[in-house]
Amino acid sequence: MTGRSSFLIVANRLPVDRTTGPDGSAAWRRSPGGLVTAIAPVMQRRDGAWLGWHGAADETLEPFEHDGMHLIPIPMSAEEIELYYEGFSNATLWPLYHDVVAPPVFHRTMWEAYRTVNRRFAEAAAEVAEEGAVVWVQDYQLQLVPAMLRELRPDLRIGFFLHIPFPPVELFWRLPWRKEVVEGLLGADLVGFQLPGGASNFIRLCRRLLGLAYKGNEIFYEDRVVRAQAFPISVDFAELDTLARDPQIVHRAKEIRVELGDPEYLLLGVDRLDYTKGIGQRLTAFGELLDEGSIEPGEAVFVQIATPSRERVEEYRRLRDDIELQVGRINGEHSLLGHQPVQYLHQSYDRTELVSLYLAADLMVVTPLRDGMNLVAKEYVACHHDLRGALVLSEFAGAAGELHQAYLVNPYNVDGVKKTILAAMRATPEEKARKMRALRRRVSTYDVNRWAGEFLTALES
Ligand code: ADQ
Repeated sequence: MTGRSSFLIVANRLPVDRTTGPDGSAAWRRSPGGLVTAIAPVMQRRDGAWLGWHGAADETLEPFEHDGMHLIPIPMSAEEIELYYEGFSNATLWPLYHDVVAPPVFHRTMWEAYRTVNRRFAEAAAEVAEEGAVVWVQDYQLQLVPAMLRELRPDLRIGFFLHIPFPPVELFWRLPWRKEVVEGLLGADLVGFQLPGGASNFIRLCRRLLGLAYKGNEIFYEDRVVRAQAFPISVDFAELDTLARDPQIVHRAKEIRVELGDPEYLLLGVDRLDYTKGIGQRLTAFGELLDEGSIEPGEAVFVQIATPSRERVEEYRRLRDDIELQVGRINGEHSLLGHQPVQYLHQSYDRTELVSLYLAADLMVVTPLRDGMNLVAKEYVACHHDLRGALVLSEFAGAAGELHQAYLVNPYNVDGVKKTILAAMRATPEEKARKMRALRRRVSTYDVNRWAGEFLTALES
């Protein structure tokens, strides 16, 4: 790209993945995943630029255009990927911010790399931002960027949005570099969180750690006011609703059920393979329902799609083994000839196949131990124009703050999950329709456009 931009997105990853054609030529394809799904439409409308890593180590690429977006690749070395991305981002911050459901590691070399890479992003953004531009920094990998960028370019309007939970003070306190991280975030004019609880955790932390004064959601820092506020992210309701009504997709949904042996109940889980998602907990519940005979052999199929994720991080490798063992056990004990109760697919799916699966499923089982929002729950709702289907949702997903009519569960309580799955299975069509109608009202009103619109309006006001 030549010239400067008045609107910038700064995120760990560019919203594209590289594909290689049969002749060896490289091409780019829009990547799946929460953040990209949410922001790409906004980017296209505002003709901005997106800065992010392009996914390959030790490679410097020129800016390019894709899908109506200006993309600016930020290079990263193999060592930085290990220390900044797999290390500090995903082995320190990710578990720390998710209620320590796995033990976080604290290594000084990882922290150094985190700082170095954050500085590189900040310098690149300072370089391409027009005078007075709006810069929107995304997520936990880049928490130091707001302050670094402000130092270089005090003229900019800087927003930050955290896609994952912001932990209570008592947990955050463990971080050896807690002060630097909080000061990094305070470089923004607006710090956005998924839930009001995240914003109040942050405000309390600013007071305890830095002794800052605040009033409502305004924090008084140096000579500025920093706002901390909740903006629950959502999905593109209209796009999913249209897709789910497409005759080809409706047909494919029916076909999926036939391919699965026409079970009475199709239960579905769709997640990145991550230990925060509670995949093991829901499989335990399903397995016990089969053990006890509450679900008859052949009556139900549980399809678990688990997108490969962070496979070089130790904790994720172990999780994959655990889940595969668990699936093997359940199937070993409860399969009939021609029928397997759990279908486990360790794969990424394209959007249309995913929508067909959502539409085909009687029950969507979303049981994270902690989750910033969880878009899968909202995607399922957006796909059920037929008002069929039931959403079983963890109280620990941000989405539970809005989707009150879901069948809510505490994923740590196996008996409770079992009871709720059965209740959702056996509910009358009228009850399910009533709940689904209410859920759809919420998701269609608070969609992703509203999320981005409200954040940007607050940032620019
Ligand atoms: P994630 O932890 O990735 O996102 P989630 O919100 O569920 O979790 O988003 C996952 C996205 O990936 C969904 O759009 C889903 O459709 C897609 N996806 C999942 N499995 C897939 C598969 N096998 N094939 C294709 N696509 C698949 C983080 C936070 C969340 C927060 C989002 C957005 O952890 O809490 O909701 O960011 O802010």
